[in-house]
Amino acid sequence: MTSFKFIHAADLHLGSPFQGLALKDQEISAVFVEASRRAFSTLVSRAIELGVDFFLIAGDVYDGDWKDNKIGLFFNREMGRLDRAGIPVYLLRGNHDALSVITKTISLPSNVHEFPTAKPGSFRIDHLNVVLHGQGFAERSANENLALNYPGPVRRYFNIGVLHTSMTGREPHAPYAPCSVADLRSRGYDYWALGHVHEYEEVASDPPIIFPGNLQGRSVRESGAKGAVIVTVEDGHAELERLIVDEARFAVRDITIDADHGAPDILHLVEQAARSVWDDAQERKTALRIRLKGVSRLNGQFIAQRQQWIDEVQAACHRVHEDIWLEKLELLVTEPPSAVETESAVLDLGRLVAEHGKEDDLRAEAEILMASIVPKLPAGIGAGELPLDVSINALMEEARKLLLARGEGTA
Ligand SMILES: [Mn+2]
Repeated sequence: MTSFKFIHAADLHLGSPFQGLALKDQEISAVFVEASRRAFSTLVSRAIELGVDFFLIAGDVYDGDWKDNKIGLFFNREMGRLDRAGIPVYLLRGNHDALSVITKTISLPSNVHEFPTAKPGSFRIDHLNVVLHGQGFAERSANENLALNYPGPVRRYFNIGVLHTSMTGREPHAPYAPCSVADLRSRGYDYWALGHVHEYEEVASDPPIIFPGNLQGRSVRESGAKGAVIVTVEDGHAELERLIVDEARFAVRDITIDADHGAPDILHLVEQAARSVWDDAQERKTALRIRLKGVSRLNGQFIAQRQQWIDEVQAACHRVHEDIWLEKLELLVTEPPSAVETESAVLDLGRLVAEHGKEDDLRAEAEILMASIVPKLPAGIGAGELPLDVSINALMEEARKLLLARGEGTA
């Protein structure tokens, strides 16, 4: 068998809106909006530089029907670059760009081949001894196990199955073209190029069953490095490498604080988190969600001065790098039990008891109560052995402690 290499990409979602990104800065906002297209252009450039033998996309090139031809023109332009570099492209329609979903068209260059949607089809690349099998989505949903209808392997060829599927179900992705690892293995292919799931996943290694993930994260639910896979095949053995092409990145970091942390400590922890995110992002513009967890006496302040805290956390991110943008600050902090005791209800209760203890009326009432109780006590206890005022003070103190303890118990 000859050796060759190819790009396995999926889920470009061209034309997809970015979700939950309320960045006020127009310039940074534009970067995120353009990121999906730029990521794809970068992938095409890398494919040309690397001189890959072919390029395949396992569904969801488009996020949905086009508003106008702009997206189609963009895709055609990129396909043209691959065409002039002599790189054939194999496209499979997914749920987002199913035949019935995309109503507009732009003619594509002749290097682009599309898998049929009515039944599985195969494309041979004879000089490489490669054959690709695939069936695209005709409709927005595909509930049948498409893989089971794929043809048997072509002997002495490297067989690649291309399929848009969630396999046995991968939340939050819709359960389309359900199939198991065993179903895919039953076809006897050498590589399964899947699409639909936006996380990179190596489902199996013998043969490789791979979700490359999407090229560009579009919300914090699609955080971390995004890209395609470059597969190098030598003597029928496939080596995989991820090709990270995302233009901008979403990241989520949990920061756990404790009761001893003051505002400067918390902001220092934010800087540490931002630094680790920036190291991971490798110079990419980053939208960061910070989730503050744990316990803090500052919880009331977080709530009362929320915007000030958001701004301070953004400022801490910018102290690490000007391209780290706070996507959201989630406050999941609880108050420490001691804060409840010293600052709220129980403190008031303690003060109340202390103040009432000094009141003459209360003391008088207590003395009358004592006088009525003492005769009822067993002989030898009480009867004038202790000066009454000492015993009243001691009782008042004991009552105060008891109340505080009960307050703590219910906190
Ligand atoms: Mn999909």
